Amino acid sequence: MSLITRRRLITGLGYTALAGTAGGLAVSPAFRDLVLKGGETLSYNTHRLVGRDALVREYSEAEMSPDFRTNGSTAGSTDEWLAGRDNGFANWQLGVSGLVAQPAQFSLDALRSMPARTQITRHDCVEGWSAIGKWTGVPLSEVLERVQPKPNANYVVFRCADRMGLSLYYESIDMVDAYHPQTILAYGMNDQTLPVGHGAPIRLRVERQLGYKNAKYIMQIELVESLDGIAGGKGGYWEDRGYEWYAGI
Ligand SMILES: Nc1nc2c(c(=O)[nH]1)N[C@H]1C(S)=C(S)[C@@H](COP(=O)(O)O)O[C@H]1N2
Ligand SMILES: [Mo]
Repeated sequence: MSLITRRRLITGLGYTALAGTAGGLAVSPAFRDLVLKGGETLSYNTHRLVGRDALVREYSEAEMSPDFRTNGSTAGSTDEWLAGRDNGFANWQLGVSGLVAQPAQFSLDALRSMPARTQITRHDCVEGWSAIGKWTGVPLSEVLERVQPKPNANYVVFRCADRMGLSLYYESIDMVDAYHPQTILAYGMNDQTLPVGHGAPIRLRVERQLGYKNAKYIMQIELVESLDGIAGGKGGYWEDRGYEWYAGI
């Protein structure tokens, strides 16, 4: 199914779901934030309607794109990231902080030794190109289990190592997408170590969302109650510049 057709289908279903919530179903705070925000609510709602864990289509090896272009930043720019790149990210650490019972740091080896998942999925960029690639990484749920999010943690924020102008790239997802089985911190792409251009040492794969949600060059993960007060307050670099926060496809 083409992206357009899928979006139409999702939009159609979304109205039904929205009508359902008017009847007074219990909804999460993240959902309430979104209800008044227009079109993106429809895909958000549909994803919740079809199930918290509904999987996107996975493809066969034969369907993988021979070329998977890079987009946006093609390297990190902070001193910490540059130092990491120069020694194969041997001393690189992913920090997980914020509303968690056990803040922690994970080396790349620690992430690689956790349960892994490989998935062949289609990446859809809002600019109108798509590519099918194979991603290997640790499910974000595995990392979250080790840090134990507090009950008031509503969002997972990903802080990246690349500067766009004066701002560092960042992204955020809610807890439903954070625990989704296809949400992984990828350290491998197409059976290779994740290349620098695609976000080394780790990048997010959040498969029900548009390309820009798939943060590359992740350095820090922070669990928060609200997105207010983080950079422009809209939950991501592109969101702060007018793009949708949920960006479901
Ligand atoms: N840190 C960071 N993550 C990012 C971006 C970026 O510029 N910086 N660009 C986003 C966009 S718009 C897309 S389409 C994808 C591109 O991923 P790729 O370079 O692996 O194709 O990364 C997303 N994640
Ligand atoms: Mo994109």
